[in-house]
Amino acid sequence: MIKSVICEMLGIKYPVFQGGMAWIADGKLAAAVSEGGGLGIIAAGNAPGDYVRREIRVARSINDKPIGVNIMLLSPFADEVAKVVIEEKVDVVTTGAGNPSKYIKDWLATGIKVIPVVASVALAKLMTRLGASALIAEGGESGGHVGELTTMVLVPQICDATDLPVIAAGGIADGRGVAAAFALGACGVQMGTRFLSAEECTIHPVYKEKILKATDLCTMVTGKRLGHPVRSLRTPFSREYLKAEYSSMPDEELEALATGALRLAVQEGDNDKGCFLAGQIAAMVKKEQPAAEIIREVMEEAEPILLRASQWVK
Ligand code: TUI
Repeated sequence: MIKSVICEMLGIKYPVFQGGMAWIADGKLAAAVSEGGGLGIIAAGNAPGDYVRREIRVARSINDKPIGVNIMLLSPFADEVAKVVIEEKVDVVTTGAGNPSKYIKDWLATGIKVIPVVASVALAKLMTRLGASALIAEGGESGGHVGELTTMVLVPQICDATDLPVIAAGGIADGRGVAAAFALGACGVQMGTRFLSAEECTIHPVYKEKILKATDLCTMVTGKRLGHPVRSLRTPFSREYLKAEYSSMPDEELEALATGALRLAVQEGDNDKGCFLAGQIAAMVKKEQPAAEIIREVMEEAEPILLRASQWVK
């Protein structure tokens, strides 16, 4: 069985995190992942503190294993959520889409493990200096907000830049991905897109169907013009949005076009106006299954690959 320092640090069975997907990763999904031996993470996304508090309590009512909260730093409610995670004594905080420096001291002082997502060596070094517990190195293959570098390029550079445990994310959905991440120096993985197919993931059936039918070239990145690139499924909406980015449409109008699009995808499966966030690995997500089974399957697949790899060393 694959065990690593991150399992010991967090008290989890498998070194597998579930990505904090906005509007998607609620208390129910996080609890199922934690119950299955991984780290379930509730996404704060753009939601207010009260929503996050409620979902933490939902997760705790189903499961007593460690859980995390992901704070999306572009959210207008980030400060509020930063306090809620302290009040509710969550085990782990992950952050995304920004620099969490101003919160770290308070979180660590309450005993929360702090694991920021980093997309560059500079941020990894800063987070290490400020006492982060571990880092998530997320490559641009991932869904949602993306950095510039790919997982293959980012993970080894982050591993070289820090002594902290590194969790690889972006483009990982099976045992081969886990084995590759470990080969690059990571001691754990975070998967988002793979958990979209979890039975406990309550996205609209249209969203799930789109993931299960996805093919290799089915995602694209929009939002570069406004400085917040986002990877999602290629749909009539995302194509239109990309066209608008290259037009003379004013920034405010462009921003308005995207407002609410993620909620429309997740809750209504709206093909015309919804933004279906997904990573490049969506094509390899084949069936709906319980979250616990996903974790077990992925880790059992990784083990023989890692053992076999050493046979090439003479
Ligand atoms: O955050 C994510 N994925 C997300 S957030 C999201 S919701 C959203 N809403 C509006 C605009 C954009 C997104 C959907 N998906 N992943 C973690 C992640 N963080 N990926 C990349 C980064 C990142 C990028 C640059 C983290 C830090 C960073 O630099 C910060 C700095 O100041 O140096």
